[in-house]
Amino acid sequence: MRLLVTGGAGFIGSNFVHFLLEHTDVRVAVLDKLTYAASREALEGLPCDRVELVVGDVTDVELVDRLVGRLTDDGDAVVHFAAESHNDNSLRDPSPFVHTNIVGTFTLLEAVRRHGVRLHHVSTDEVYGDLELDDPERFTESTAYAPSSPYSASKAGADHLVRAWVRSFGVRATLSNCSNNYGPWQHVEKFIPRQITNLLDGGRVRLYGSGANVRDWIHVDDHSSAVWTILNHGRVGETYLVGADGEKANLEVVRLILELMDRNPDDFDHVTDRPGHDLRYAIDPTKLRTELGWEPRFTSFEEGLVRTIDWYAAHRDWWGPKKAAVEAGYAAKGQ
Ligand code: NAD
Ligand code: TDX
Repeated sequence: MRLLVTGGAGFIGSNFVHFLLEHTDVRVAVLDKLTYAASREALEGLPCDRVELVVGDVTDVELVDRLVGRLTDDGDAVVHFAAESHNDNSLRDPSPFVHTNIVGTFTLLEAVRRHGVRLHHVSTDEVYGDLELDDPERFTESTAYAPSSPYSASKAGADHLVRAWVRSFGVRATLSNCSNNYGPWQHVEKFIPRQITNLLDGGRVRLYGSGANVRDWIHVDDHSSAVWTILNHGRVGETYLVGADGEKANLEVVRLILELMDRNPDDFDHVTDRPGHDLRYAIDPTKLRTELGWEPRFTSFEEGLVRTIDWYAAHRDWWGPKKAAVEAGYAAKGQ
């Protein structure tokens, strides 16, 4: 089996490539533009008879057609991670979000349609908007779309295109909408790595607003196993929600990080809130668990977080050079 993995040099995509090398015998071509969010380092040292890196843009019609055209319509597939992924950046400049997330997905859809190749489209729970803190319901596959930010709206647009291409053109695609991931190789702009690396750098933890906002955390390896399960056993045209019952208020997460790094859990700063900040995300993963038998392996958030802290402590060479520019951008917004 051969896979074309778009965005395979990013946080989740690169962890997925490592997952494939460890647990399967598939051969992988990564298509990645190597934006600021990518890590060539995350793919270094992998066997070249199994992994090929193609540096290019998912909106490049000819390149995408050529790469998809190398795959067969019998067993091979495209797994589509490539995206602009950070909400705060989408508030500053939505343009690359619309281009990569919507036009990129359109470009891939046209290529898989021409060549009859199977596609798995990776999306986010943010397409459903947010929930009240005390809402007893969680997101399910039938929750109405109500995205809040330019990022989530662009992902919602991409999801709609995939569903339309399935229905109108018979494209063989599945979709997954996952909750917040954490783990190795996540860019220091994101919440958990930002706080860990602030502390490793002698800086302070920065919490947006009151910190009451809830995110539903899943370890990136569990997201990888879910995508692999859906790719192999999912029903074409179906959407699967991916989550690991990991709801935590941001305030709880920063206190836990401080504690695990031997600091005073009250020693953090409240900073300017994100405009339009979604209050709560929560995934009901029943369909994925009961229909496809998927189970997360990281059932303890604390254990996953300890491993993540250790990983960042050991990989300062990778994140160190990115840190100053990211923090300067946040400081300019009072964050
Ligand atoms: P990331 O920002 O770490 O990585 C994105 C990758 O896509 C980078 O390697 C980047 O170079 C590449 N890319 C960007 N624009 C490109 C283009 N035009 N052409 C080719 N490559 C391009 O993102 P991530 O956190 O790994 O997210 C991966 C996917 O998973 C995204 O589709 C995101 O919406 C989705 N997702 C993320 C989370 C999360 O918690 N991070 C949760 C659910 C879903
Ligand atoms: O310094 C910070 N302080 C803070 O309190 C940062 C960077 C974030 N936050 C808050 C905002 C959110 O409530 O932490 C929460 C998580 O923030 P992000 O890491 O920016 O993630 P989020 O906006 O929830 O989106 C993430 O999950 C869904 C990914 O970035 C998306 O790509 C994915 O679709």
